[in-house]
Amino acid sequence: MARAYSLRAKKSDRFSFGLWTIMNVGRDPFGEATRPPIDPLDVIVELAKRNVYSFELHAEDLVPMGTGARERDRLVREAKKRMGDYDIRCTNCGSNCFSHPVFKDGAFTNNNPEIRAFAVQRYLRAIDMGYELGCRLCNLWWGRDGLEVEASKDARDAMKWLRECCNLLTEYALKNYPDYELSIEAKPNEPRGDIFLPTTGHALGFIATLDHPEKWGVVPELAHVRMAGLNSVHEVAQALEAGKLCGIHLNSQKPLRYDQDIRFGAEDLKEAFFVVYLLETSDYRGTRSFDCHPYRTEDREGVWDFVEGNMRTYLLLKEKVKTFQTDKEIQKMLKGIRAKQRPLPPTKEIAATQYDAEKLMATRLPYEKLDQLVVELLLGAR
Ligand code: XLS
Ligand code: MG
Repeated sequence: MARAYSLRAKKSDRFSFGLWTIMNVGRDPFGEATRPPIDPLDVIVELAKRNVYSFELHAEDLVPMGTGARERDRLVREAKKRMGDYDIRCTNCGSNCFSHPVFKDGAFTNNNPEIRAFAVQRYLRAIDMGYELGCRLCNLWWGRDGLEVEASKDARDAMKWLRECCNLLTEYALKNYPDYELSIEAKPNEPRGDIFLPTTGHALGFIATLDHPEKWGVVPELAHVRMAGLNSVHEVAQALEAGKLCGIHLNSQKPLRYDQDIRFGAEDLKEAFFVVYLLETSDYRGTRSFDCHPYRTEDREGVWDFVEGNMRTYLLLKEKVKTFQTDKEIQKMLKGIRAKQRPLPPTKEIAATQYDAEKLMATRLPYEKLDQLVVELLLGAR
């Protein structure tokens, strides 16, 4: 049967990949690389050829630590040239303050103020580079900012240091690039036993304490939420509802395990569907960014199967969202369940009302049927 929709990505789908996801060589804590590295400049071109809208990077993905100023400028120039020639944008430039051993006990929350300042400097440079590449977002994932040994840091100090560093970045951005935004990507653990601000909710609470909360948002990553055994749909919904969703890292993950970072939808289709539902039915205009990596068993060719797979699954789920919205049976059921919404009356009235619990509980909630309809829809039976 011919499909009425295409599984080929368009620029207008706003798909994005981290350069690091494609540059991943399959190394894990127990094994060496299984495929050769791909040059970041080639990654930019290959993504663009597949109609990917943008890429994200850590400044160090393009300009490795220790690169001299001239070579840095050449690499950035070359990246810009390829971006122009092949039509692809850069939509987030962060910094890798987690790989180098200097950050072995953290970057922004290192007990050593000189290391904290060094980390801030790297982010300042990442903001400069991002601006040159035309991007307006610096997403912070502070992977090493956490601990294993509780006695080693006072978590209250850690909060203060994180705040101090974030405020310095805001000050710099406001002064030099007033339209630049910053965001926090939370993760519960890995590579640290515990990472500070483990969920998007923690990050939102922390952002409210910054000097300029309006400059800050969040970038939830589905796998990070599932690593904590939590509900990724709700995490994205809270960020959206707060007007703080700057971006999203789409991927997949078996709950409560090591950071698997697998292809979007590979493990958790229903949850993935409801995340796509949120993105496609809200006013979210950001990218649909994939932050995962190909299985370690893949070779170079498989890397591009992985790229296509992520986008195809998103496009399929987007179609399912449309079906969900037009499915008469589902919509009728939702109308019944969600009833007529209205604001609650004033407390005076609430306090004085006689609520009839027996009557109120009599409303039928046909959730078995509703959930089955969603399952059937996802299985292609509707
Ligand atoms: C790691 C993070 C990382 C960030 C970018 O778990 O997802 O890839 O997204 O620094
Ligand atoms: Mg991520």
